[in-house]
Formats: sequence, structure tokens, C-alpha cells
Amino acid sequence: MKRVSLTQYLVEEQRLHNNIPASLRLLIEVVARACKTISHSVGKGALGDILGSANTENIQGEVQKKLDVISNEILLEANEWGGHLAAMASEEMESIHPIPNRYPMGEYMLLFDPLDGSSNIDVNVSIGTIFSVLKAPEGMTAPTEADFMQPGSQQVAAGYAVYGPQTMLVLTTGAGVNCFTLDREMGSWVLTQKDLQIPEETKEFAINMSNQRHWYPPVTRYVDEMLAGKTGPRGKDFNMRWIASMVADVHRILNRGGIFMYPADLRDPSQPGKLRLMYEANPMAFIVEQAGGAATDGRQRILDIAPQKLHQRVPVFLGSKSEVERVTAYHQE
Ligand code: AHM
Ligand code: MG
Repeated sequence: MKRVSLTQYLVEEQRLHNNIPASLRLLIEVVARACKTISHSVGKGALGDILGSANTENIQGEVQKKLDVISNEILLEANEWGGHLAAMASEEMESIHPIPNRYPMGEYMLLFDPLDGSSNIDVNVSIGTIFSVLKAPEGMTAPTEADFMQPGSQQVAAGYAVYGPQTMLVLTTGAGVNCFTLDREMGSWVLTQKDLQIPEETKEFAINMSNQRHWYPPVTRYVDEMLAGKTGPRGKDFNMRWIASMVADVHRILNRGGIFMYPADLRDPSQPGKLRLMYEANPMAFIVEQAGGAATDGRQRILDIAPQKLHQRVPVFLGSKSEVERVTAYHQE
């Protein structure tokens, strides 16, 4: 079988859809290269001195793992000098990172969660990197946080790498979703799945059940109905999966369907849910919609949310369309 590399895919995709100009291609290739470097570190584990805590806290008050910090550095360094970016923003950095003056400034802005699923690092469970690409506003000279406040529908590309038994890169530039597998011997990304489509119907859900007592009524109703199984209102048995790495849960859903939920709950109204709009919800919502699924915050489409703050959190319901529509309808009743 003829192998199609990431570069060949990007070049051919541009010819077909005219949606990946050279500078965006460079950006995606640089991010993919950085993910390869992160994958290499992840694979070394204890041998690479990358496990454990970095003994620092990020802006959200979460203790950073060594690998959170290392991955953030890798992505920053890889993307600074190419001339394709105006600025970057990361889940692990308080404020935006404009491209230093010594490098040319490009037309894109890159946002990332450098290492998603941090609680799984030290136990050798799948983790990942999530990224989102926006266009810098026309005429922008000195990037500020305000320039990043664009709804997810404005993303020109989004993707994630999952560091699991295989390292994979899942990418959308707005014309479907494609998946590449890292050939570790050759060091290259090879196209292995074309035009992923999420099955519309599913019997699988993903939620952290330990938060059940804090949920709002629509979520309780939705999950209770699934738990009731064959003899309940849904008339079928459901299965549950929770990996605690969003990348890995979303990757499963892209491949065999399901619904992923991280709802807001009664605990702290100033923190609606756990996941961050700009680094997690938006890129994943873009990918899921491009694969024929749906993504809402329980009320509206995630991609329509007008961001207020770089690090804002949102409730997330995403995956198979009919299930996301159902739980969203329960919120509207
Ligand atoms: P992180 O970016 O700090 O790793 O946090 C996000 C992760 C998601 O990958 C995952 O879905 C969720 O946190 C798991 O949360 P919980 O610990 O409540 O199971
Ligand atoms: Mg994360």
C-alpha cells in the first residue's frame, strides 16, 4: 500500500480545497514535529526523568507535572522562529506569548493544552496534546489577549496527538477529520484513517461518576435514564468508559461513537465545569463536528460561544449527535 505522509496530505489537501496555504502547512508540520518530540519524552518515562511533579502551579492553581512544563517548552520553542505565528497561548501560561521581535511575525495564533490528562502521566495511561489555530485579526501589530477572543467557529485548524500504545495525530482544517500514525522507526506521520465519521447512535457514555451528587437535574436525568438500561426509558443497556484523558476518551468516540460529558455542577458557579474553552472544548468541538458529531455546553453550540477570558472553563457535552442533542434538549426543558 502506498504510504501518504502528513506533508503529502497537506499539499494535496491544499490543491483540493484551497484551505491550507503554505504558512498554515508549516504551522501544522511544526506542531506535528513538536508532538513527535513530546511523544519521545513520554515514551522514555522514568528513564528520561520526566515523571512526577515540577513543584510549580499553573494559572488555574493546579500543580504542574514535569511533563506539563517540558511539553509547553517544546511547543513554544518549536513554533517561535518559523515566521508563521503572531502569538501563542497555553493552558500552562498565565498570559499570551507574543512572538519575540527577533523573529518575523506571521498571520496565525496557536493555542494549546501541551499535555492533556496530566493525572495519567505517572501511571502509563494515554495522554495527549490538543491544539487550536486562529487567524490574527487584520492589521494587528502587537498581539493582546483580546485578539484571541474569537469564537471556536473561527478556527482554521485544530487537532490533537494521543500518546498511547500508538502515537496518533488527528487533524481537521475544516474539510473532514483525518488520522495519522507515527512511524517510530522512520520518524514520520503516515495517513492511516481518512474522513473519520462518528456513528450517530451509541450505547456508550463517558462521565466522571464520582461527581454525581453535585450534578444539575438535566445531567442526573440523562445519566439515570441510561443506567436504567433495557427496561428503562431508553430501552437499551449502556456501557461506561472514563479514561480521565480527554484526548483518549474523544479518540475512542471518534472511532466507535459515544458521548463525553464534563458538566458544570453545583460546587462553584464561578467555575462552570473543568475543561477550558480555548484549549480543550473549542478544538475538540471543531474536530467532533467535522466528523459528523455534535458539541454543546448543554445550551448552545460550543463553537458559537463568545470567549470572555483566555482561561475560561465551559461545560462540555460532545460526541454522537443524537445523544448530544438529547442531553442538550433536557437542559432546555
Ligand atoms: P488537564 O488538562 O489538567 O490534564 O485536565 C483535563 C483532564 C481531561 O483530559 C479529562 O477529561 C479530565 O481532566 C479528567 O478529570 P477528572 O480528574 O475529574 O476525571
Ligand atoms: Mg487538559
